[in-house]
Formats: sequence, structure tokens, C-alpha cells
Amino acid sequence: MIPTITAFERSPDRGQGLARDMRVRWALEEVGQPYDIRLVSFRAMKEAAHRALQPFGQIPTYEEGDLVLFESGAIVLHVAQRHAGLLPEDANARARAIMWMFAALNTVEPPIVEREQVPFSEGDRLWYRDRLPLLEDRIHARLDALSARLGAADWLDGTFSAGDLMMVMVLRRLDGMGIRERYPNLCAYVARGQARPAYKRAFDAQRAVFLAASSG
Ligand code: GTB
Repeated sequence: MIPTITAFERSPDRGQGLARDMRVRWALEEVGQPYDIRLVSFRAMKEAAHRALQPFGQIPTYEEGDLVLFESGAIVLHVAQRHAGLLPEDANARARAIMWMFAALNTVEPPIVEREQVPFSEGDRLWYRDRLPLLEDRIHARLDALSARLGAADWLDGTFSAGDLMMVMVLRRLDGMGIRERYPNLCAYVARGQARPAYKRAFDAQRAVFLAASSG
């Protein structure tokens, strides 16, 4: 059965592949599972029909027969568990790959998202300029540790896994912030992820949505 996922009709990132449908697209491309896309507007996302799928009124969602999922992490995990290619066969290695997915989402992503959002949420406040370096220090604390753990390895735990997919996507959220550049091995790690044919197919597919919307 071909799953359907939702994505922004007009992504605010203008086709840079930073919205969370990119993670799901990449996972589906890695395992060779074709998928359909339903594009949703910001208004439609907040309506009852979409909230029945995603209670918080966000993308992405995943529909496959009777199954409806939201949360990009849960969707990628589902895809990885259903298909070969994103989780190792060995039970311990599999558990560690899932651990890295959680590390990406629960430990590395939160300070990045906070830094990303502060110009919009607190940009007009007196403390804004003082707060920025504090938020960036929190990101550096995570990246110092991640960089030390990755060392000279290609991937976080042996072969490429859903843990790497999620970590690369989280680190991509630093694009343009001038923060990741302090860590050559993390830059190379992200570039390795982006060089994967499945990543490129996913990226091109989401970019095509932006290009079609801008030409119309
Ligand atoms: N925890 C959820 C998940 O992982 O699925 C979070 C989902 C989420 O944040 N979805 C965002 C959304 O629907 C899109 S991805 N936002 C609309 C809303 O909340 O009203 C986040 C995102 C949006 C835009 C950019 N960008 O422009 O660079 C990057 C990331």
C-alpha cells in the first residue's frame, strides 16, 4: 500500500528541505517505498479535517491504510521498522540506532529550535541580544559532545541508520547560523548524508513543490 504524507503547500524555507516532511521523504527513499504527497495550506492545517490526523495542526502526517501517524520521529521509526535498510538486524545495534534518533530529537534539536525561534518570539525584547550567546552556548555544548563521539567515523554507530538520518536533518537546521562550521567532522557528516542518493531524491521532490508554487 502506498502511504500518503502531508507537506507544506508553500514551505517557509523556500525549498531548502528544512521542514519535517523532508525526514519522512528521505526515510521512504532510503527504503525504496514510493509515496504520495498531499500538500496543505497553513489554513487547512488548522482545520478539523487535518487536526483529526495531526491534533496540533502541523505537518507531516502519514497515512497508510487504517494507520494514521504524526510526529516525524514516530513516522521515520515506523518506516524503518517496516522495511530493511534503516535499522541494523542485530538487536543491540538496532536499539542503539533508535537511541540516536531520540538523541537527535530530544537532546540536540531543542536548543537549535530555541535559537532559531528566538528572533521571532523575543526579537523585540530588551534582553534579546544578551540571550543569543547563551542559547548558542547551549548548542555548542551539544555539538562539542556529538563531535567528540563521532570522531573520525562516517556514522554514529557503524553503518548508516535512521539515527544518522535524524541527526543529519537536525544538524541541517543550523544551516546559515555559522555554528556548525566550528566542527569540521560534523560538517563532513552532514555532507555525507546529503550525498546519499536517497537524500537527493527526497530533497529534489520537496524542492519541486516550491518551484511549482513559485512558477504558478
Ligand atoms: N514534533 C513534530 C514533528 O516532528 O513532526 C513537529 C512538527 C512541526 O513542527 N511541523 C511544522 C509545522 O507544521 C513544520 S516543520 N508548522 C506549522 C504550524 O505549527 O503551524 C518545522 C519547520 C517549519 C519551517 C521551517 N523553515 O522554514 O525553515 C523549518 C522547520
